Amino acid sequence: MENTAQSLRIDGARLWASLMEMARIGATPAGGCNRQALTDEDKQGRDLFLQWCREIGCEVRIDRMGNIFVRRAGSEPDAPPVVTGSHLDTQPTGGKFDGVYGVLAGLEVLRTLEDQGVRTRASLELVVWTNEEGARFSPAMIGSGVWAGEFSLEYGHGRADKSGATIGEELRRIGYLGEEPAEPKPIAAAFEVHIEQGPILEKKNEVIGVVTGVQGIRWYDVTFHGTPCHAGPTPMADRRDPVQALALLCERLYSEVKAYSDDARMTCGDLRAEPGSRNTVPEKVALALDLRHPQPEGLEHLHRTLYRMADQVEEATGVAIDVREEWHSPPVVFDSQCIEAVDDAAKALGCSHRKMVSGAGHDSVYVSRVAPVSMIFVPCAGGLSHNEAESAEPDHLEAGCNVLLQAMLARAGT
Ligand code: HGY
Ligand code: MN
Ligand code: MN
Ligand code: MN
Repeated sequence: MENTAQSLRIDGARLWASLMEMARIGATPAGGCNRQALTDEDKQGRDLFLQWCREIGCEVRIDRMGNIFVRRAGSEPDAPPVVTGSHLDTQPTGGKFDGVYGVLAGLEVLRTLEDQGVRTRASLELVVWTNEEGARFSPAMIGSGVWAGEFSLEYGHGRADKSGATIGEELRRIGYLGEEPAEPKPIAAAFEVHIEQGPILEKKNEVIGVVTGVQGIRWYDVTFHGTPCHAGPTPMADRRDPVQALALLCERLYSEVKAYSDDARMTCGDLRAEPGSRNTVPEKVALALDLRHPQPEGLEHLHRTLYRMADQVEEATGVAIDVREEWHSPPVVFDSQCIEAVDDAAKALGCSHRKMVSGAGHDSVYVSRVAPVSMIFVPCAGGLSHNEAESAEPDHLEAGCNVLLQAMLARAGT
């Protein structure tokens, strides 16, 4: 027999309406969202979110990295809280759901408890983490990374975008440089709900992903140094062309990544040639490289292969190649009890579900450094994300939010 708490359900229409209202901030003509970290659009999104939180009487704290903590006090205020959260910042051509869904699903949980007059024993906290995407400021997940102690506050504030603007300056400019130290307090358990951003749940026709961990990520800045010369008179044999070296390295590395394992991932999302003139062989080409693998040894193999192949291509082309590692987020395994809480909630709600590892990075990676964590996935159309066409079904979003509600209640108690 279900008890009161287990019979609670969120308001799916209200969740959808909040998602669509937030999606209007930074809306792009193609139907996506461009709300990059600490831009005016991010500020507008944060302001709207805080207005909603204050409407239900929650307490708000902002830390030195601009991470927002929204607290709904429990009947045992000194007990470590149960936490949920995600991010409001998007990719430049992002969608309506990546990150935002986790934040607004957490809000919907708080709204539902407020409506029903349910007081949890442990307090609940909903967090918005700064710069999860790593699109404007590298590396990704830096708000949760500083908070968890992976990076210093000074490093976090000093990270600059391509225009030279730093996180510290931008936090101050948009009014989100909080007073609270960016460091963890005891947490009983944490859950994050997110769209899968891959094709598995949709292909398997299942609604809930019970996330057991996150694959490893390594970011590199690879610079190819050529000799600038005239596109016309200079014979091909006399050139040291960085684009030719980049093409050779990418061809070899893509082949190795595909041959090594189906789980291996390689992405070249940002390429820049200098001086950037069509009729001058570039002096320099900069490549921002993203390598991933679910196993530590697999990630290490890709890491070593990159350096070995860069040496070989340098030898073959005479183009000097510098490889600098920008970020290393090792594979993470989540907490078994939190995983079980998600699995039990999905079962109790009658949702088809499967255990899976996340291909995308999430703030839960750093939260898991200081607290027991698991995540909840729901399908997205075609597995597409980091794309303006990103979309998800209202009933899947509702199911994921109900699983979040039940997993949090199971750990917070009522
Ligand atoms: O890169 C990632 O996986 C995430 O979107 N930050
Ligand atoms: Mn995300
Ligand atoms: Mn993302
Ligand atoms: Mn199960």
